[in-house]
Amino acid sequence: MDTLDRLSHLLVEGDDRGVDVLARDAIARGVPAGAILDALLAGMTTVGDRFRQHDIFLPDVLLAARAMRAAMVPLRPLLAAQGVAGGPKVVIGTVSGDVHDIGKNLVGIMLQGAGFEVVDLGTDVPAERFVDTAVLMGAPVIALSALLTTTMVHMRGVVELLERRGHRGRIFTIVGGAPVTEAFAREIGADAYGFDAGGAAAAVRALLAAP
Ligand code: B1M
Repeated sequence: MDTLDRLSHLLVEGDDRGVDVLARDAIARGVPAGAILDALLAGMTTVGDRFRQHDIFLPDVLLAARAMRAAMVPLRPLLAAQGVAGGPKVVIGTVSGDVHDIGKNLVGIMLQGAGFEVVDLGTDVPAERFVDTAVLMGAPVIALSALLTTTMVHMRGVVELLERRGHRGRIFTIVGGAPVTEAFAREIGADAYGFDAGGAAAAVRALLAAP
């Protein structure tokens, strides 16, 4: 098994110390951060599949998530390395009722890498907090993540609140997360959709570049 396969395997096993040591070792040996991230994401996909098939249970998923977070500590600065501080601000968070944050954190890293200043509100964020923060900090973009079909509906609330307060057209929204589709983004009136973290960064760049 090569290093990247072992990394995937340790993540699936929820071995946070093992993942931490191996990720740091791979970085020291010059393995590209993107390749390390891909291996971790492959592991996370396996975890999701096995959870769906009742092959593993919630505590196993929590351990894998903890291992993912451990690996992100040394990886984050490398992934964001091309970032230039002081770009336009993006307020990001996971919507109300939803505690999934691994994908949202990746989107944040990619946005930083693309030169945006990221204001991360964390998880389970109510619509008012997104809008109040964007207004207060002069952020032209709010980025919303949701991983549950039961919480993605709260994205609509943010778009509607921007509309009610007269900020639509000045503060843009981008939405994404596993259950979110481009059609859903259009349906709720979001300004952009990101399939994955890289796509989200490209979409935000395009949003702000549009005349
Ligand atoms: Co949860 N969970 N979970 N979970 N969990 C899912 C999402 C699920 C699909 C698992 C399954 O059944 N197979 C399922 C949702 C079903 C549904 O709604 N259709 C599910 C469920 C049911 C639940 C609970 C309800 C379980 C329970 O309690 N019975 C519960 C809900 C808690 C809550 O939020 N209120 C729950 C809890 C948890 C944990 C806490 C244990 C943990 C989260 C830990 C954490 O995030 N800190 C967890 C995890 C880890 C998962 C899975 C296994 C992995 C999610 C993940 O991190 N993927 C997940 C199954 C799966 O997705 N395979 C599952 C890796 C991550 C990099 O991908 O987040 O999709 P993802 O992000 C991608 C893209 O989606 C996109 O870019 C990212 C990377 O490229 N993206 C964006 C994300 N946000 C974006 C925003 C954008 C653009 C792109 O623009 C702004």
